[in-house]
Amino acid sequence: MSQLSTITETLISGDGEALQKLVQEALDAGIPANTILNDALISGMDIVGAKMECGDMFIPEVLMAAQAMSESVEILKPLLADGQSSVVGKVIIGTVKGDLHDIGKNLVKMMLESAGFEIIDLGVDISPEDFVKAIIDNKPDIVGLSALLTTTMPMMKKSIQTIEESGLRKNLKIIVGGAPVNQAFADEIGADGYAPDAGAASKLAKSLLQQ
Ligand code: B1M
Repeated sequence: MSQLSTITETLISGDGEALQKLVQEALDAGIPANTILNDALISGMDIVGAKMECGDMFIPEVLMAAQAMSESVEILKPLLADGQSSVVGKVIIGTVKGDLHDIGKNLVKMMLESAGFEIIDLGVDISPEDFVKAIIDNKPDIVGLSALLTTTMPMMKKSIQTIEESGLRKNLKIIVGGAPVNQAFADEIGADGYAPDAGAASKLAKSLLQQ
């Protein structure tokens, strides 16, 4: 079995300690951090999702895999950074109300941080009103909304509407992402941009600020 597939298997088993060891060994063997993230960890979470869907894995096991993934991402974090240090803009990010998924959001946060953005991470299950309050308090350039459930996608629309109704939409860019989200949905709800992954989110944020 290749090092990457051993990492994937270990992620699925939820053994965080073994996973961290394997990730470190893969780095030591010269496998790029990006490859480990995309081809072993994120692809592993896709398998976890498929197993969850067909009843082969249950919530506690999925949580263990999620925890193991987050710990290993911490090892990769400094290596995924692009080394930029000056602040290029301020971003508020959060997972919308009703949705507790945060691994993807945390990766987006990490990529934005490494691209030089100052990030205010509101966490998960964030109501439209809490986004509004955070915008008033922090005056960001960009607001990022994440959703992983088809049932919470409408909350993205509601969040954008509430921000608009509060008179805060001007001079603010709103970006959206998460597995069930796509460009057509982003256009439909009036977002300024959609990114399919964390790297694309960082590029999108930079390009929106240049407009
Ligand atoms: Co949940 N879950 N989950 N889950 N979970 C999914 C999303 C699901 C697809 C699994 C499945 O059935 N196949 C399914 C949703 C089905 C649907 O809506 N159609 C599902 C379900 C049903 C549920 C529950 C309802 C299960 C239940 O209780 N019966 C429940 C809901 C809880 C809630 O939120 N209210 C639930 C709970 C959980 C756990 C808590 C156990 C756990 C989350 C732990 C955590 O996040 N701390 C969990 C997990 C881990 C998953 C899967 C397996 C993995 C998600 C993940 O972390 N992926 C997931 C299946 C899957 O996605 N394959 C699943 C890895 C991550 C790096 O990818 O989050 O897509 P992702 O992020 C990417 C991009 O989407 C993008 O960039 C990221 C990095 O490249 N991106 C953005 C994300 N946000 C962005 C924002 C941006 C831009 C890009 O701009 C702002």
